[in-house]
Amino acid sequence: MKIEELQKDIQAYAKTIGIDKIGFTTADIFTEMKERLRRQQELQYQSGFEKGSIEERTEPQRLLPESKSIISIAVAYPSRMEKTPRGTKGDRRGIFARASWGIDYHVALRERLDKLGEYIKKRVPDAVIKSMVDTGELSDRAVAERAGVGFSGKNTSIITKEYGSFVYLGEMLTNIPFIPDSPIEDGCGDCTICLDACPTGAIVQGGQLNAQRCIAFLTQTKDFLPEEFRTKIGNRLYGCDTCQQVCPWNRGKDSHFHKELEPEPELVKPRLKPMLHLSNREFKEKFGHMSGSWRGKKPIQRNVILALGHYKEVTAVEDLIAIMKNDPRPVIRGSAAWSLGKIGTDVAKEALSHALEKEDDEQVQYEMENALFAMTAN
Ligand code: B12
Ligand code: SF4
Ligand code: SF4
Repeated sequence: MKIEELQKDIQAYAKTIGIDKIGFTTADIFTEMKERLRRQQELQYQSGFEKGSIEERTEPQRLLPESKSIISIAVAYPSRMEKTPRGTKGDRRGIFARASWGIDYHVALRERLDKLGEYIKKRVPDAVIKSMVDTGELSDRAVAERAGVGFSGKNTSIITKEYGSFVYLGEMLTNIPFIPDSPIEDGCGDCTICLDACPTGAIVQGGQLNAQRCIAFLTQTKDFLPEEFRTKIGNRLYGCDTCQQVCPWNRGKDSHFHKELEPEPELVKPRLKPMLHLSNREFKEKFGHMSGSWRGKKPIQRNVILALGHYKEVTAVEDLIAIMKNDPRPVIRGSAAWSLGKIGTDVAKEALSHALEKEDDEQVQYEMENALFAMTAN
C-alpha cells in the first residue's frame, strides 16, 4: 500500500469522526523547543502543569522508540453562546473559559484518537501507536506547528486559518513513515494586540509566556491568590480567553460542529452566590464533566469569592461573613475577608473586627487586618 494513499484515506476518515484538521510531521527531535523549555525553566516561567523531563518533551522516540511520525489533530470549539445569561446587580455571574465549555475536551479528543487508532490498525496491522491530549509529555502546540495545523501566535496559541485559535490539539505517535506536511507561514506580522490586552502583562514578548502571571494559570491555583492579581481576575472562575478574544484571526470564528462541545449557559456562566454553598458532591455532579473542574471545588470557590468582591456585591455580605467565620479552609476564610474589605459596608467592617479576635490562622489574620486597614483608609 502506498503511504500517500493511506495518508489521504486517514485525512478523509478523520473528517467523518469529528476531527476538523489533521497534519503530519516527523518524529524528529524538537530542537528549538528544547532550548525554549530550558529557558522557561531557568526563568521560572513554567506553570508546573507540564508533564515530563525536557528530553521526554522534545524527543518523541523516548516516548515510543519505534516512532517515525506524528499525526497532529485539531478539534474546533465554539466561541459564542446562543443565549448568554447576563449577571445583574444582586445576581452576579462568573465565567468559565471556552476551553471548559461542553464535555471535558480530553474525553472528546481521546475518543477521536482511539477511533483513528483503530482505523489505522485495520489498515496497517503492525502499526504501533501512542496517543496523547494535553496531559502527555509532548508539546501539543509544537507538534501542531510543525505539522502545519496552524502557526504559533504571539499569544502562544496555535492559530489555524480556518477556525482561529479556538481549537483543541492532540497527537498520535506512529511507526509509519508518513510524508510530513510543511509548517504554515506566521500570521502575526507586527500586530501586538494580545500583548497589549493581557491584563497582567503575562506575555513577556511575542511567543513567550510567564505562566506564573497568566490568569489562566492563576485561576487554577489552590493557595491564596497574590494580591496584585485579585482585582485582575474579575469574574473569571476558570481560565482566561482575553488574548484569544482580541486576536484578529479569531474575528467571526465560532465553530459549532460538535454537539458535545456546546456550552450549557447556566454552567459556564453560573450564578455566583449559590456556588458558595455547594458540597463536594454537588460540585462534582454539576461541574464534574467540565475540564475546568479538574482542580476540584476549592480554587473555583475562591474565585467565586474574589468575583463577589470585584463586583462589590452588597447582597453577598451575609454569606461572606458566614464563610469568613465558619469555613474550615484558611484560603477561603481569608479570601472572604478580602472581599468583605472591598465591599466595605459597616456590617462587613464590624464582622471583620469580630472575626479577627477569634481567628487563629496567621495568614487569615493578615488578610483581615489588611481588609480593615483598606476600609479605614477609604
Ligand atoms: C502548561 C499549559 C498551560 C499553562 C502554560 C501555557 C503556556 N503558554 O505555556 C497555562 C495554565 C497558563 C495554560 C493556559 C492556557 N491553555 Co494550556 N496547556 C498547557 C500544556 C499542558 C503544556 C504547554 C507547554 O508545554 N508550555 C510551554 C511552552 C514553552 O510551550 P508551548 O506553548 O507548548 O509551545 C509553543 C512555544 O514553546 C513556542 N516556542 C517554542 N520555541 C520557541 C522559540 C521562540 C523564539 C518563540 C517566539 C516561540 C517558541 O512555540 C510552541 C508552539 O506554539 C498544553 C498541553 C500540552 N501537553 O502541550 C496545554 C495547551 C497549550 N493549553 C491550551 C489551552 C486551550 C489553554 C488556554 C487557552 C485555556 C484558557 N482559556 O484558559 C490558556 C491559554 C493561555 C496562553 N496564552 O497560553 C491548548 C492550546 C490550544 C491552541 N490552539 O494553542 C493546549 C495545547 C491543550 C490542548 N491539548 O488543546 N496552559
Ligand atoms: S490567558 Fe489571559 S492572562 Fe494569560 S496571557 Fe492570555 S490574556 Fe494574559
Ligand atoms: S493578537 Fe495579533 S499578535 Fe496576538 S496572536 Fe493575534 S495576530 Fe498575533
